[in-house]
Order: sequence, then C-alpha cells, then structure tokens
Amino acid sequence: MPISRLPMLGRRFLMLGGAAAFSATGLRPVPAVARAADSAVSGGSTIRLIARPGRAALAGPPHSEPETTVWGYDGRVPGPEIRVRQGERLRVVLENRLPEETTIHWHGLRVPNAMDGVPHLTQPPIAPGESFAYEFDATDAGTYWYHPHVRSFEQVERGLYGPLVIEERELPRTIDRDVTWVLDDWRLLEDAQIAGGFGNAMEAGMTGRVGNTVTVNGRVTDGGFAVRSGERLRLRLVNAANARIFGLVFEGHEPVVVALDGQPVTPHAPEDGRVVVGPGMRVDLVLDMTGRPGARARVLDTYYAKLEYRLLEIAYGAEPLRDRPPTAPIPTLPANPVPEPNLARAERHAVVLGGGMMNHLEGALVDGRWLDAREMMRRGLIWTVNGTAAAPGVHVHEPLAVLRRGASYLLEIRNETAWPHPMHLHGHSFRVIARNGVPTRHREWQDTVLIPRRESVEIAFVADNPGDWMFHCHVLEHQAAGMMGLVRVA
Ligand SMILES: [Cu+2]
Repeated sequence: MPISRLPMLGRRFLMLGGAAAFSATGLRPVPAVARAADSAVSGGSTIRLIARPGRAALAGPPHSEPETTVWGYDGRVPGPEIRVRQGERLRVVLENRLPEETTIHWHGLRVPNAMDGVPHLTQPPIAPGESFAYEFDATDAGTYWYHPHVRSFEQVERGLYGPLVIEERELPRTIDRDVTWVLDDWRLLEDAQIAGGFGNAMEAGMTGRVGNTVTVNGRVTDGGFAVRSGERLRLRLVNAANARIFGLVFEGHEPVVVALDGQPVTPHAPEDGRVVVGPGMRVDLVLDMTGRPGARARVLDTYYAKLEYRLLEIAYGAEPLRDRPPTAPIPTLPANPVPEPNLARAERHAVVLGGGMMNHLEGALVDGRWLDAREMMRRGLIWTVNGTAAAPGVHVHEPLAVLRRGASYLLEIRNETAWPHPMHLHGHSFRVIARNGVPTRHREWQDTVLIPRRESVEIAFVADNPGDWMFHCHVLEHQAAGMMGLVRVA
C-alpha cells in the first residue's frame, strides 16, 4: 500500500523541478501516529551514536512496506532520545559510517565552542570511519535536539536528527506523562524513497524544500495518539523539517505553552489557539486531556492557507485516569541560569536579511568579493545577511560582528525578504524583546526566532560564551544559499 501524500505548497511550488516526480493532486492528507521516541540514555555514562544508513518504515504497520532508505543515528529516525538531568555531564561519541563527512551540532545548548559541531570552524569534520567525542555540561533544562552541521540540507533531510531532553532537577509535579513529538516532512517518490534534488536552487530562493509526507517520531500511520481522560501531558514539540513550518491546532483542547526552545516562558495560550513551530524550533506544551473516555479529537496543521491537514488523532482510551485533569495551576518551569541582558546599556546592532525570489538583489559580498546577482545565482547563492552571502558549505567567515565577552547586545533583525526565516544563533539563548516594535509579553527566551516576511524582531542577550558562533536561517536550503554568518565573542 503506497504511503499517502500531502499537498505540496501551492501550484507555483509544483512547477519546480524537484516536485515534478509525482503528482500531489487528489491525495488525501496524511494521518500520523506518534510512538514514544526510544530513550537511549542517562547521565554519567558515555553514549555511543553511529551515523549510518538504515531503513525506516515511515508508514508504520500495517503499511510498513516499502521501507525508506534513510541516514540516521544508529540507523533510526529519529535518533535515540537523549535524556539527562540538568547539571549532569553529557558524553557522546559519534562514529561516522556515512559515505561523507559529518558532525553533530547540539541545537540550542549553550556548549563550549569546541563542542558546537560546526565543521572547520569549531572542529575538523568527522571523516567516514572516524569518531569524535563530544562532552559538555547539561546547563539548561529543556527540549533540544541534535543534528549534523555538514551539508545539513541533505543530511538532516535524510533523517539525521534526534531529540535531547534535559530534565529539570525537580520534575514539575502534576504532570502525568512527558511525551516528545519530533515533527518532520519528507519528499518521497512513489516507491517511498527520498527524492533527490537536495538544495534545489529554485526552491532555495523561495520556501526551501517542503515535502509531501509528514511524520511524527518517524511514523505515518492511520492510528491515533493514545491518551486517557483526566491526564495532564507535557508535550515537547521539535520541528526537524528542513523548511516546513507547523501551525498545530488541538481541536477541543486548550494547550498551554510553557517553554520555547527549551527555555521556560510565562505559561500562556498560543496566539489564535495555534502552536506555531518553525524549523529548528521547539515548543513545550501542557495539555490537559479533557475529553471523555472513547472520544477522538483531531490535531490539525493549519499553517499554510488552504493546505490544512490532519496531523493525527488524539484517541481516548476506555478507562479514565481520573475524573478530570488536575485543577492545580499549570506550573511555571524554573528559570535556567541564562544571564539577563542589560537593555539600558545594550549595544544595538542592525541585521538585515535580504535576497530571495520576489525581491530585487543587486549582488552581495561573497568571500570578501562583490558578486552581482547573476554570478551569485550561478554559485547557488540568493540570500544575504547584511549584504553578505556565505559561500555554500563554508562556515569560516569574517565575523558579522565582534562582541565583547560579558557585554549586552540588542540586535534588530529586519527581514526585508518575501519569505519567513527562522534565524538561529549558536551558543546563546536570547530574549525576544519586541516584534515590529511591539514588546513581547511572555518573557520569551529562544535560540531560533521565526521572522515573518517584511517584519522585524529585536533580540537581546549577554555575549557570555566565547568563540565564533554561527548565525543562520534554519530553512536549511536558505542557509546553504547564503543566509549565514558568524558572530565572534572575544
Ligand atoms: Cu530563511
């Protein structure tokens, strides 16, 4: 039985080369079911991961054939869920059994620079057959993930990613169950194999590579996500997709956002009842299961207009856990030891995102040389950060800015393009202070901030982690097509 498929993003998208391999019309939306991510680990001991090809039954039973050839940690998708307690030391030895170089970047973790996994910048890339030992303290509790930083647009797309959960020293009471949903989308051919055309230049100038099959924890099936009446869940959402933005609506339920990108926020209802998760981002929800035994409720992804689909169904078991969910207020998670920026004294910097389709771009600086737009396109470059485009695959650049260690900075990031960009800063978590000049309300700390087209955000942080840190778009095709730079903390 073939895997069912999602509509692609609009007719314009369908006309492009990478999407030509199949038709997206008349296919029903994809239902998916979550299984608990397999837990790997624990503090104290050394975790061994092998990056290698494997096979994944993305459709799950009873439609497990054909399997999809993937690249995964331990050959699985997602890779093992790494779970440690805050304050513990994490040791991970990665062995590379891929046909090409790789690294691991610990997305969102404030690690020492040498552990950040950026090839040539913070470590030599790990050659096929070689290993590398990562070791750092689990400083901040929260939901994180790990993935390569070498040719991410292909390696992540083939399945190399896994969730990393750092548990609070004292687990929040009144939470009955802690569940991780790693969201991804895939572009599959009719034989369920991953379509080629990674880093397609036309797509890179627009949405990036959006797929036709959505999975939760590496599965697409007709089953439901099993819950019990009266349960209170903590649901950790991780968006591991290259480019797809999710906007989840839990029909008949009222999710409360308790953390963004691992960091606690003031508990609040998502805007318009919809939980938006851009590529690279994480959202922790508390979800009270208020339905009756035997009830079903849909979780819809409504992010793209007219392309909404059912992500999965919440399926209540016959036996309630209790009469109703706990009445205790939803707990504010304990703050992590992230230094608060001094906004009054913060030095301001402007960051302008430019380029892309439906925009005029004269050219940009590439490796210190001015290239006009045509020459940029010839090299697969179309995006800029402050008038500079990072050459494909090159992570070592002149810094966009040199920051003084321990000082506070406020960056005004203006997205002057026609596309949204989830901008990710390595090595730090930052406060999101304002959007379009309007102060934010929930004390958001993030490491990846989604900036809609033609909008702006202000972020602030203390540059307390020395080293060279990437600052890039987490639409991985945008990153590969120039939207990347680095900031130096010295
Ligand atoms: Cu982008």
